[in-house]
Amino acid sequence: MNIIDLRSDTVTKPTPAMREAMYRAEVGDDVFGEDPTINRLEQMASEKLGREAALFVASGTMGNLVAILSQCERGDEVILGDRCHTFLFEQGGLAALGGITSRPITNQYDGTLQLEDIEEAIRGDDIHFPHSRLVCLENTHNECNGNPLTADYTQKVVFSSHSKGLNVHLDGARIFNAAAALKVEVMDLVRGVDSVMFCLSKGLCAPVGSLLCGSADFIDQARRMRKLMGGGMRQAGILAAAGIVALEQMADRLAEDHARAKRLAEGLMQIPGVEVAPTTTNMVYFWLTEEVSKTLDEVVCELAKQGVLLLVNGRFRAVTHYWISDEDIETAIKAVREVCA
Ligand code: TLP
Repeated sequence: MNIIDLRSDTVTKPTPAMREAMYRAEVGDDVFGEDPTINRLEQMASEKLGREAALFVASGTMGNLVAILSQCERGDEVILGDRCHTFLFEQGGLAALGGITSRPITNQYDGTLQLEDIEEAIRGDDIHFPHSRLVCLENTHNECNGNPLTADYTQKVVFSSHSKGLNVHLDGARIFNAAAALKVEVMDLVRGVDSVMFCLSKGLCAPVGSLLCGSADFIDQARRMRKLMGGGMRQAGILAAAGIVALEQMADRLAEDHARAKRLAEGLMQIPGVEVAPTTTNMVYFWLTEEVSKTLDEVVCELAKQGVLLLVNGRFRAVTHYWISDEDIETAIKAVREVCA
C-alpha cells in the first residue's frame, strides 16, 4: 500500500542527492572545530541568514534550549506565546534545565503576539519580580495554522523589545516556508533578532539537525552550552553534508508544498461536515462539525487503514512536504470524503 504520510514534514526521508553527499562527506572532530563539512554548513547558514556565525545542533528543541540558556540567567523570565512550540512541546526545558520561567501571553490567530501584551508582560524593577530577559517568536507558527510572521511585524517586536533591554529569539523551525509564502528573503525575516534557530530536518528533508544563528559572541556562548548538554558531536559532517544539500536544493522549492496544501484545503472544504482553517504554508488544520457522527480518533484510524496518515490533537493536521505528490493530495481528499460520509 502507498502510504501518504501527512503527519508532519519531519517524516521526510533524505533525497538520493543527500545520501550521496553523506557517503562522500569529508569529516573531522567537530568539538575541535575540525569538521570541514560542518564548518561549511555553519558558514552557509550564517550567510543565508545574514548573521556573523552559526552552530549546528541536533534538533530544533536543542536549538531553542541552547538559545534561551545562552541569553538568560537562572531565575530570569522569558515572554512567549501560549501556543508556541517552546511553551507547549519542549517539556518546559528552559525551567527543567535552566531554572528559567515562562511568561506565556496570548498568541493571536495569526501567530503574532500583540506589542501591547509584550510590553505589559515586561516586569518592572521590583524585588518580588524575576528579570524579564527574552521575547520568543515562532515563524512559521505551527499551532497557529502554520502562518508566517511578516518582516515588518518581527522588526516591530525587535525594536520594542530592544528599547526595553530584552533580547529576541526566533524559533524559525520553518523560516524557509515563511520566506516562500511571503516571497521574501529569509534574511529579511530575521533582521535584528538576537538569535534564530531553523531546522534542516523538516520541509528541507535532511535526516537530522538544526542551525542556531546570531552574533559571534552569542555563538561562542551557545557552543559552550551545546557541549554542556552533551551535544558536542564528533564526525557529524556526515549529517551536515545532507544539510548542505538541503540548503542548496530544497529551500527554494517549498512553494510547491504550499500549493499542494492549498489544493488539499480546497478539496477538504468541499466535504460536508469538514471545516478548514486558513492555509498559508504547508500545514492544513481541519476539524469536524456535528454533521459527522465519528470522533476524530475514529476518523484518523480509518484513514490510516487506507494509508493516509494524519496527526490529531483536538483537530486534524496534515502537512505537505517533498514526498507528497499531486496525486497523493487527491487520494487523501477522496479518503477523507469517504470516511466522513
Ligand atoms: N515540531 C514537530 C512536533 O514536535 C510537533 C512537528 O511535527 O511539527 N519548533 C517548531 C515550530 C516545531 O514545529 C518543532 C517540531 C520544533 C521547534 C522542534 O524541533 P525538533 O523536533 O527538531 O526538536
